[in-house]
Amino acid sequence: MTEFTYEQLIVDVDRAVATVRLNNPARLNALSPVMTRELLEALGRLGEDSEVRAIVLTGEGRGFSAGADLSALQEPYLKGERPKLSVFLRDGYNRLIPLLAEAPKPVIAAVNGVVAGAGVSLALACDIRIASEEASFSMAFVRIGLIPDAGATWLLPRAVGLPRALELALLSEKVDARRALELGLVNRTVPGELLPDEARDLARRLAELPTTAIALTKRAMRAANQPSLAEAMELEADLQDEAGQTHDHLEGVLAFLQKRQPEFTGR
Ligand code: T3D
Repeated sequence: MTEFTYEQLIVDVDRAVATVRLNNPARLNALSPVMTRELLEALGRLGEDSEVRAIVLTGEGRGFSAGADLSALQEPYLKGERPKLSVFLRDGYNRLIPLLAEAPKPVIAAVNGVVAGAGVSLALACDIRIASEEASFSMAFVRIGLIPDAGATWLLPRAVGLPRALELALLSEKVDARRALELGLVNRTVPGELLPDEARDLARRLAELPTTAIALTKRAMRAANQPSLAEAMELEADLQDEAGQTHDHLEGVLAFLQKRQPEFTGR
């Protein structure tokens, strides 16, 4: 087994299967700038490595990923600065999500626990999702006055259909693993203690299949869906700039960080 060292990722490769573990459990593996940069580097490398024929993406601790690391916004927002969110999106998720969705090999999300916001997008960008029975999903974006991003506007309706995608996005209610399976948000659920083995066994099966045919199948199926993921993510970035300048967004982020209920005013 080969291991690669990162600050907020644990990556190993064992018999053609790479496992990428998001590793900031104290923040439920929220996607910090460091983690996003490391994912870009690791997934880029694994995508090109012909010895790697399947990838498992999972999280350390009780979370898969709680979405964007909101603590990164605390300092600028408290100082009254309102950076353009599209700059972060185009530099981060808009490169990361296509790297996963369009990887030339199968990618499995082993959803080990809590998932929120862009963490849901990360899971949806994988080809197959296996969830622990303890996992729970929440779109979360609206709770901080934002629109779904990281490809969620494209990926979610394709997974669950438009009416359910709208309900999940607008209400942002927590969905447990059983309901996630009913909705088609995940392909299967397993008891938490079995998740690592299930994901590894499935990845190994996929790694023994014709990798080029798998890559081409992914390309063909994604291409059959227009507009493309990339076009949808460009629109997300533009619209997120609008949402990111609202008072409700500021209130949502500060309320989360200050552990209080937000008071939205519609402004
Ligand atoms: O910035 C941009 O570029 C814009 C893009 C945005 C994309 C997005 O993803 S927007 C959505 C961002 N995510 C959220 O809004 C989710 C925030 N988290 C939560 O709502 C809850 O944590 C969960 C529902 C996910 C889980 O709740 P619970 O009760 O199981 O855990 P907790 O106690 O809230 O969280 C545990 C710790 O993780 C806690 O830290 P502490 O108090 O123990 O020191 C909490 O602050 C931290 N944490 C959870 N989520 C985030 C986070 N820290 C930073 N960012 C987070 N997203």
